[in-house]
Amino acid sequence: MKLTTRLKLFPLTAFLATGLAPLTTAASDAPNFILMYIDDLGWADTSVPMMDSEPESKSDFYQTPHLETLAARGMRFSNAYAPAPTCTPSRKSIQFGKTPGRLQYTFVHDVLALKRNLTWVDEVSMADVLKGSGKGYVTAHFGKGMAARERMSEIGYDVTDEYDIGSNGNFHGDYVDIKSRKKLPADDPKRMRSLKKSSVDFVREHAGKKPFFMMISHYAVHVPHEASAELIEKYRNSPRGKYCKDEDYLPTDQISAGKKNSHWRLQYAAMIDEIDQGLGALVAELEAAGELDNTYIIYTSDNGGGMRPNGPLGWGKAQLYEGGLRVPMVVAGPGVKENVQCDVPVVQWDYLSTIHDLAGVSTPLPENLDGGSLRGVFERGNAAEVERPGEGMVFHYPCYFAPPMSVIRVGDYKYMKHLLTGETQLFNMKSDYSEKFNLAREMPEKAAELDKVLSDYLVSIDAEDVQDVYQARLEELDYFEAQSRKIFARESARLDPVADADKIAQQKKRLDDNLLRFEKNREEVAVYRNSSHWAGGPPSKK
Ligand SMILES: [Ca+2]
Repeated sequence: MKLTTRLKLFPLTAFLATGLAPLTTAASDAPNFILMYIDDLGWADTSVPMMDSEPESKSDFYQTPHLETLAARGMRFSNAYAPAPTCTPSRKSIQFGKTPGRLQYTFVHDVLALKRNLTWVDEVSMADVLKGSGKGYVTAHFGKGMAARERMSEIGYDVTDEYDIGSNGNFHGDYVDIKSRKKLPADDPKRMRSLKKSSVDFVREHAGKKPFFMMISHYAVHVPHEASAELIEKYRNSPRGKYCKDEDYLPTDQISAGKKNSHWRLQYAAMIDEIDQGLGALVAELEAAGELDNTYIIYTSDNGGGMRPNGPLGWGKAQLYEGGLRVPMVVAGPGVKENVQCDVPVVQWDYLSTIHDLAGVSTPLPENLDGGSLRGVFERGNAAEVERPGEGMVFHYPCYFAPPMSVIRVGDYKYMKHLLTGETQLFNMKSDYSEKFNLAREMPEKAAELDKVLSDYLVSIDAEDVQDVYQARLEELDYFEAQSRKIFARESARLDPVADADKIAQQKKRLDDNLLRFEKNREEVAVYRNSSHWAGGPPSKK
């Protein structure tokens, strides 16, 4: 058995005792866990203020009443972080309790990891931790998976909705069937109705009978945006928000395809609303089963908001400024303080240790984790600290299609280092979370101190080198080119040069188009490799 083998590998020395106060609310010795993981939802994209002192930390337009109720029963986090500014590395990190840097998968389409043929199937996931507890947990995952190889059913999830080859990716949120490119029905935009049904059904089947862990990974609010016509009308008739424009209120058939795809605010609001309704349905089902008070519910996002602005935060998805990393987070459950804002910096690679702790799992934690348990924070808010094996939180991002950098947050400070130029930036997150005042020159000692912690960590995990990433990308493009030429040679050899001249010409056109694309991809690498900008596209592309 895979699981048994893996559990044998847990070293006793890696167990971190927490020594914290007992729960203030009675919980069974096997609480349930529900993790709602939204795709690309920004820090300020709900109607729950993540920071009371910052009016822009909630939306004045999107409505999430069920999340408001959850927040009233629990805790909001003003300083919650995703592991990475994009999907795949965050999705691996949250499962395994390690940074994307340590897992050696740091950005979407990590060419170096692919070149090295890495696999993560032997890592211990959140589901594995609970299944190995001997408490009879049943585990489920619905929706978008981790991408890059592993399916959720291979990393400890008993029940999944994976239905074709490979793990569920973005396309599953748009199509019934990926091969035929048949769109999902209009009443199931971004599979939100399906996800609501699967998750509610799962709770109905298991709540009160078996302890469970269920992760609902939404495809919304990732592009292309889709939402129910009815809910869009609800927002057409809602009080106008400050970021809404006149053109948002044009009749639906006059909204451009580009706007519908990524920045029609009424539609975006409707998606957030439908996710929230799914949360409400789950809470109702838990209540009916008498299990609400025995269930931890965590609501958060896999990276910063794709649709800007992100409240007062700079930039957004795919960038290492706060707009790309800071996410909304609300948690409620046994012992979690009620109606409280917590400002302690937390990050999703803390979740595995947290679940291990909250479920009272006696099997030791896996080795080499980066996270610490959030139990103390859940119970005591700002009076608590998170004890992690190392200092601070490191975000390593040696990406070939974005400014490559490494970032560390320790206490109130965030230090950023450009991996090509070595230039640095330092911000005080308490007074300047909008990252307007670079303190690197003003506070050289603080910058040097954080640089050492960051550098030592990157050495200790043998972090990916950005030059190796560029090289892997170029090798990949060479491989793609050779494959394209091989396919053309093989296909055209089967045809008659005279009778099939048209077909051969078509194939040649396809080959030429591909070669042109690969050339542009190589140019992209060259441009980024020689740029010194910090966010957005390189200056020469503007
Ligand atoms: Ca995402």
